[in-house]
Parts: sequence; C-alpha cells; structure tokens
Amino acid sequence: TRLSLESGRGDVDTIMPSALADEVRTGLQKTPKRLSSRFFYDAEGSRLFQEIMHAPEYYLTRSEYEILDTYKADLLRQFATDNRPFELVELGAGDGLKTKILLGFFADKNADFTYAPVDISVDALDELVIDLRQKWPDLRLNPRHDDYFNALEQLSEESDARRVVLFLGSNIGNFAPEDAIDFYQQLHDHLQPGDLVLTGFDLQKHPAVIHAAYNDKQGITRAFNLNLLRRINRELDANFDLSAFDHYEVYNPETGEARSYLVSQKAQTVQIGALDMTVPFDYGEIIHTEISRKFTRAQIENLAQQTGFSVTGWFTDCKGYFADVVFER
Ligand code: AVI
Repeated sequence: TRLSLESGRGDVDTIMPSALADEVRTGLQKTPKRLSSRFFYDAEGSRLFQEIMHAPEYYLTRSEYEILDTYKADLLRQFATDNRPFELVELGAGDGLKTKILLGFFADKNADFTYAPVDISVDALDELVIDLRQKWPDLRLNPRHDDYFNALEQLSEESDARRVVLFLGSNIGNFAPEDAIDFYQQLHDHLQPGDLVLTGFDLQKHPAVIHAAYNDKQGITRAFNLNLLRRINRELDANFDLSAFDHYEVYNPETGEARSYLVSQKAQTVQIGALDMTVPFDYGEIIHTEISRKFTRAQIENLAQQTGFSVTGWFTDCKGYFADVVFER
C-alpha cells in the first residue's frame, strides 16, 4: 500500500471529504475509539499548529531552527559535493519557515540548486511560492501540489540533479513504526545511489520536557486536539459538545511515544448526522488521536540500515533535544 498523508500534515481542503467520513465511521466503532492526527489540519488546526510552534514548551521547532542555522554550511557541503547541482525536495513544505534559513544561505553562496516544495495544501504552497519569489527572485522553484510519492516519481524523471529530500519537523514521529519503515523503503525505491534524505527526529530526553511540550500552559495543544471534534461537527453534521471532552496527553519513556487522547467527561451520546450514526461514550472513555514518537540514536541508525541507507550526517541542537539526520541512498 502507498503511504500518502500519514505524517499528520494533511490539509482539510485537499483531503477528500469522504476520507474524514471513512475515518470517523470506522475509528469511532473501534475499541478503543480512534481518529487519525492527519485530520487535525483544517484551516483552524493549521493555525493552532503555528501557535503551538511558538509556545514556550514546544521546543521542537526552536531546536530544529537552531540546528539548521548552526549547520547550514556543513549541510551545503554535503548536498553540493563535487559542485553537482542538487534539487531540494521538501515533503510537506507547509510555510517553509525553517527551510528559508537554508534557502537564504544557499542563495547567498550561489549554490546550484532548485527548490521543489511538495505539499497537499494548495493554499500553503501558493503562499510559500509568492513569498519565495519576492525574497529571492532568482531562486529556481519547482513546486508540486501532490502526494509525496507521486511527486518524487515525477521529479526523478525530470533532471539528473542530485536529489536531497527534506522531511523536517519530526513529522516522521507521527507515523506508526511500521509506516516509518515503509516510508524510507519507498524513498529508497524512488531515489538514486548518492541521493540524500534529511529528516528531523525528535530525540528521547527527560520525560517531563516532552510531557510539557504536549501540555502547554496556554492550552493551545488542548484546543488543537479538541478542534478535531469541531471539524467533525462542521463537516459531518455532528453534535460533539466540546465542553464535555478534555485533552489528555501522556508520554511513555519506555516506548518513546507521546499519545494524545480526547476524554469524554460524562456518559453521553453523540449524533453524526452525515453518517446517520449514533456514538455512545462512557464516562472517562477516550478517543486516541495522535502518536508523536521520540527516537534514540540507535533506533534512527537502525531505521537507516533496515531500509538501505547509510547515516552520513548527524546534527543536534546544543541541548541535544532534536536531531537532523542525513541518510545517503
Ligand atoms: C506535526 N507534528 C510533528 C506535531 C508533533 O509534535 O507531533 C503535531 C503536534 N501535536 C501536538 N503538538 C504538535
């Protein structure tokens, strides 16, 4: 099976409306109930995620920003070996905030490269392209509004530049472990020997730091999680009472998984009009909504090895919270 948007960065407008309906129909009949985090990102969910990235507890974005800023010259050296042109293919580019550090630096150094942002949200991609054209009019751009693997397939037909795939922001952490392996295997199939993948992995650390990142004091993560119910109300004519559900997030340092849940604060029944479905909830019953996996170095090296890559670059922030890792095909 093809993985497309399992990273959780799916965007509302572009996921088929029936995908949400299918997810709700099957997910809310399971025990325990579950809904995939890929449905978090409607317009409001995307806005809340931007806010999360600025929350003091959500260290991930700042750590990765520091890494890219500190090591941009080292990264350029790895990407542009032998002065070969390269194509930066960014999967799930979004607003490209962190990537702009690299683009600006590479442009200053007159690097011979093309930037190919791939995103399933047309709006995000359009905004990004307008912004990039303004900032760097000479930047070669090859944007793709597409599914990750379709985009990779088409890109490989078009040029002989070295591919450098960017998969930043710990999006890989939102994959189930077997899907992460499948993802790198598919990348391996679509790339040529010598091509690179730069992935942002959130590392295992003091559990309290991780716990706080998903339980911010301002309640942004809570609103982000609950927004999924608001989306279902709007798109599937449901009547979830948001005040009768709570956000609960737990980090298990033994498995490295942060898990998000919505908790029913009373026994209640919810109607989902568009599906002609009635969903009963017990007091305290949960809906599992997200996994955010944290990795050890050994797990990352093992992932590379299992999927036919070698680790050729390992960059961390000064606290050792996050790693941007280069895999070579
Ligand atoms: C997009 N993804 C990497 C975020 C994460 O940390 O798993 C989504 C998120 N969920 C709660 N806070 C942020």
